Amino acid sequence: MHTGETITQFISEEQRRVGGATGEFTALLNDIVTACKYISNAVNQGALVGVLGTAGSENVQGETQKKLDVISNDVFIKANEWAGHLAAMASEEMDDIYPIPAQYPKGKYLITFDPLDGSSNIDVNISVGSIFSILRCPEGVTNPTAKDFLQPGTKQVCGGFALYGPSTMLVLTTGNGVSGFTLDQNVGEFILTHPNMTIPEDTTEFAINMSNMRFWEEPVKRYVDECLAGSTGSRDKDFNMRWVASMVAEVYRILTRGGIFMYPKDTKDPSKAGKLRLMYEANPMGFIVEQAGGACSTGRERVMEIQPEDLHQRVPVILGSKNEVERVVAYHKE
Ligand code: P6P
Repeated sequence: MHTGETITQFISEEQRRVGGATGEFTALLNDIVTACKYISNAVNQGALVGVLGTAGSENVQGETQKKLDVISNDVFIKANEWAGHLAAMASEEMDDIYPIPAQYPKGKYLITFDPLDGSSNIDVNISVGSIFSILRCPEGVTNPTAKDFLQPGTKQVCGGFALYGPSTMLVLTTGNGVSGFTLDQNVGEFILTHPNMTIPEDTTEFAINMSNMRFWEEPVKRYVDECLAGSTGSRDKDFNMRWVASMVAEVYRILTRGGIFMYPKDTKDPSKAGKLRLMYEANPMGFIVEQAGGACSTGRERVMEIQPEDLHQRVPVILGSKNEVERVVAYHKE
């Protein structure tokens, strides 16, 4: 059972822990939580309210937008633009940053978000989620541009995601461990159900899109071949495989039972350094995974130390159980 502690109470107690906090961060986080509740409702309603299917448009990634991609993006904007905690926002679904409209006050934070990650799964009723990252707006900057967002992941003040699955979960870190909350649909509040989430350092479960195998670099091929060889090979143990094609679902599974998730650099599209985006997928997830005792690397460097060069920059991602990620990194060094 749980203590019934709500996320609002939890965030307020976190704020008290950080001496001198003004409450602005707490209020911002509560507004993001509200956005996730609205999106959870829209996702759960699905076909009943006509939100499935494509929106007939493409996003900056050149990906076909689902209706819920657009709806979720609008929800994040409407829930966060008015309150005076943000100087600007950036989203997977928008080419450039979203400045706070003139009629609203501005604040000292920036957020980046993927409003609906894994949306290719939405029409087939597989879990999707929202990913968000909170940064400080650089001192003295009142009209931020995209370059003010280009801060390494180590500068994040918060990383979080909502998972719209059998339960709607919210997972976040502010640098003091990882906490998981379950949405009580009857009360309309997220309840602390998974305090201090930690990732086992070892695992026998790997997640990767095997259809890309012929495009992988040697170190990744070697690692996966060894997993497939199982107890007949050098690893002396059998492995299991998962691929949900929804990063939020993979990361949540890894937080609860360990595992390694890989979307590595591949030669499928040499112009892309990877598939996942640094600012609103790899960095927030990397912050969470590291705070839970795991690791998050490109194979060649710690994701959170990358100096971003573009708002929608893609990076290879290898994250999860520390000892397995370190093995893959070691193979890249050989
Ligand atoms: P593929 C979803 O589109 C996403 O960005 C991640 O959530 C997921 O892990 C990955 O892409 C799935 O990619 O190539 O397997 O469809």
